[in-house]
Amino acid sequence: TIDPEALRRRAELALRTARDRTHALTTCVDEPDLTAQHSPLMSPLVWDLAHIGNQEEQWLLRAVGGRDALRPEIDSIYDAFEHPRAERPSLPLLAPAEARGYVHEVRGRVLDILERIELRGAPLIDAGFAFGMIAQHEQQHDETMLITHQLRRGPAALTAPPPPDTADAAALPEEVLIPGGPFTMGTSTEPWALDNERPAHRRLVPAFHIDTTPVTNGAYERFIAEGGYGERRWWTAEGWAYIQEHGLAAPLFWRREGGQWLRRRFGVTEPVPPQEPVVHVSWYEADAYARWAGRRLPTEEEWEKAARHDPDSGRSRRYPWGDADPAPDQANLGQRHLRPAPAGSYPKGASPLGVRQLIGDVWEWTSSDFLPYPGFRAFPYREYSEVFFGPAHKVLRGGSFAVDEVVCRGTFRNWDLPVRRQIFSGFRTARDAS
Ligand code: AVJ
Ligand code: FE
Repeated sequence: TIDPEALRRRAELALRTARDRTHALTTCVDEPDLTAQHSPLMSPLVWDLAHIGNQEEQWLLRAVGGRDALRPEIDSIYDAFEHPRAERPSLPLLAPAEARGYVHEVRGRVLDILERIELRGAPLIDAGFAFGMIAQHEQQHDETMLITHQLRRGPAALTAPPPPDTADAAALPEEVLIPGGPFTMGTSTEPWALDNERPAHRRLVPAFHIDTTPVTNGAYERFIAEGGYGERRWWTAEGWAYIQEHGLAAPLFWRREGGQWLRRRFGVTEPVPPQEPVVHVSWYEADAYARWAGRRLPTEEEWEKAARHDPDSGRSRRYPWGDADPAPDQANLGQRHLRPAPAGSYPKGASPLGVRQLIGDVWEWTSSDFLPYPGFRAFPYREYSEVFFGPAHKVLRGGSFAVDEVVCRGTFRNWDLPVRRQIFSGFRTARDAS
């Protein structure tokens, strides 16, 4: 049990950290850029901004605080299920100044509620769950807004220092053997874990090998150079049809010029760095690369076992390095850097068996469909995960450089359609041990 004051401070810090980032992402461009739709795949930034405030109003002000609605008439505009992204620019959205005023007003009342409320009892408030959930929601939309920034044309609006180059990839084995046997997947104890991460349950996972690091741009370039996009046998039927229909021949944002690959990254064009993990690939491309390499994508349970299983104690840990929250020298998280770190970086973030960069850098596609764990219960709303369960969505694990630590745990599950590539998605490969 955590001291109630410490819990309150943690909730407040999580909310403030998210808001600082939201502020940075929505003040670095001018008004027309906030209301424009930079890609039909994304909302205008100003929609994300007011949606963040509206979710906070619905959950923390109304459901937790029992307060009257502040702006009930805008609920429907900011309901993601009522309006697909492509149609959001045509809605009567709050203008940037109004949206800022709205989120500020909601937050003021929420901090007031947080001061007074006892953070235990009903599941929604126990251990500050709803506050943690809303901080995570805001951080997830911050990542979404960062994707919008990456899709936006024009000069750079955001800058950040490069990640520290601590890579010692040359000295690392290419793959790590994870011994077979049971391990505990998911969690029943992590206080702010979301519904789809629960409950903890045992799984028997046969021995397998997994790449020590995510697949690099350099390795992916070889796949391209050796005709990977032109050979039917590496692709699933859907993947092959998709790359034909859309004429895909390289990751999103890549372009071939003067015999080399260039990529556009937050408004700057640069040669593709060969040591960095590849990013902006679809599940179809990750899956095809793995087959070309004579390997396969890891399953979700293999990924989590590689990230959490401690072979000495048999316990599952919160992170590859143990149970402590991530330190800056363990994982590339929180948009501190605007790119993944070279493969082999962050030796202090390695798993007990030596797998690197499982947390941070790039989201990692797994071969698994997004499905509920045995004993799953939707909480507190079906539209967070339950409505997405099924074969249409593939699971991604581990978080990217754009993920804040409040949304990143060894148990955290992300999901998306197999065609998606504007997300910060990469992968690593695996193979059976027998
Ligand atoms: C879990 C990242 C797939 O962004 O669609 C945000 C998170 N849910 N608002 C998404 C979410 C509701 C979700 N992902
Ligand atoms: Fe949302």
